[in-house]
Amino acid sequence: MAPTEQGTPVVDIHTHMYPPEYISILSLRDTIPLVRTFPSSPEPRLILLEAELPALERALQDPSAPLPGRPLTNHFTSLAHKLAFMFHHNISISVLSLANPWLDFLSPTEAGPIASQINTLFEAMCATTNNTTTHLAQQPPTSRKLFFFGTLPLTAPPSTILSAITHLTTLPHCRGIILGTSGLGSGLDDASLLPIFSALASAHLPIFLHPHYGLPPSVFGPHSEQGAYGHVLPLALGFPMETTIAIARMYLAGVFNAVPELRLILAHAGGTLPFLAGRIESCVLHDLKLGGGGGDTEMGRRRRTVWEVLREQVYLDAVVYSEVGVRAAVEAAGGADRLMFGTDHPFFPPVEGDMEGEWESVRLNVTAIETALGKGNQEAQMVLGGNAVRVLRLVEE
Ligand code: 5CU
Ligand code: ZN
Repeated sequence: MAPTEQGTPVVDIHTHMYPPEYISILSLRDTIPLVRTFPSSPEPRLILLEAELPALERALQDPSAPLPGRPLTNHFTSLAHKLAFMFHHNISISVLSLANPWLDFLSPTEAGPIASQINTLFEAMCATTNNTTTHLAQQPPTSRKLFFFGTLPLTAPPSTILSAITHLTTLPHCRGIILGTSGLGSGLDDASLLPIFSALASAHLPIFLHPHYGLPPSVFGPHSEQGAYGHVLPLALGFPMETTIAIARMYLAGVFNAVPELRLILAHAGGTLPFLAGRIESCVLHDLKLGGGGGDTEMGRRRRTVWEVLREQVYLDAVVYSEVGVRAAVEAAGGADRLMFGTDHPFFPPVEGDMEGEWESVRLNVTAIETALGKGNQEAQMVLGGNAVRVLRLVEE
């Protein structure tokens, strides 16, 4: 890809890492998320999702069974590999985030100190990189910039979570937080989260909302549970539906009215939100209890439409892998100025071939943006990088 032709940097806002310190925690665990070694695999395996449990059990009993989860390549843990990946894909700036399931599984007493440790590690990776010229084997020296989305200790008491937000405001390269959909344990429509959302809004830290839990594996049927369909259904359908449900619940609970300065960036172009926003809006309108059409409940009187919320408080990433998906996301978001390129690195690596070359998953997303908006056009450039620089203030302060 050559989107920097016109001078706009390419920015990857959806790109994960697991620092080695986090992997050490997973390696000591015997329930998911965990890291396991298997005699038949050169690399340890990273087992994250509930849908991967049947395969884990089969592999523990039968050494010839297919391996569960995904290989823990050094792309997950190594800053050098992240920078090399950026170089190979012409990405000038990355906004790193810890990958799922973040700190959701830690005890209330562990979560605060580990959040502080992880956020400090991310800050150090950004600071070191931004002060250095990167030298890659057989490549000209280059300059790559990093920022990050922090992680909150959601299982800790509220005061610890609020302290973690304060800590993030002292880290110069933090530009928001990555958040799963479980919140404090009962979802993002939980009123107990409002002080946390308010603190994030006051600190100008947007939420990058990202799925992990998907849908109950049983909805995908026995063939899927027996491994016949690989990871396809949980990742292709479970993840996007989870995000869609989370944002719809926030909307129905009035979170966007309660915290009007709150800003969200939705992973995977909002899941299915661009397609379902109209249906959600229609169902609200037709639901007496919610006072659709300005009825006599608080929600009905003050309700902004789903479309208004989408266009005022929500941004979408462009990790959608198709031209039609990009078009829908731009339409739903109200313009190309609310969509931001991402890769989901190091997930979705090349199935066969060169991990250090071009990744097909990245090419699909770049091509989708360029085909939908016109290669080299201003709108494509905004999505590939300009919007992220503006929205996330991606300049050194
Ligand atoms: O492949 C996967 O499981 C994942 C995942 O867990 N998280 C993510 O962001 N993308 C893909
Ligand atoms: Zn991701």
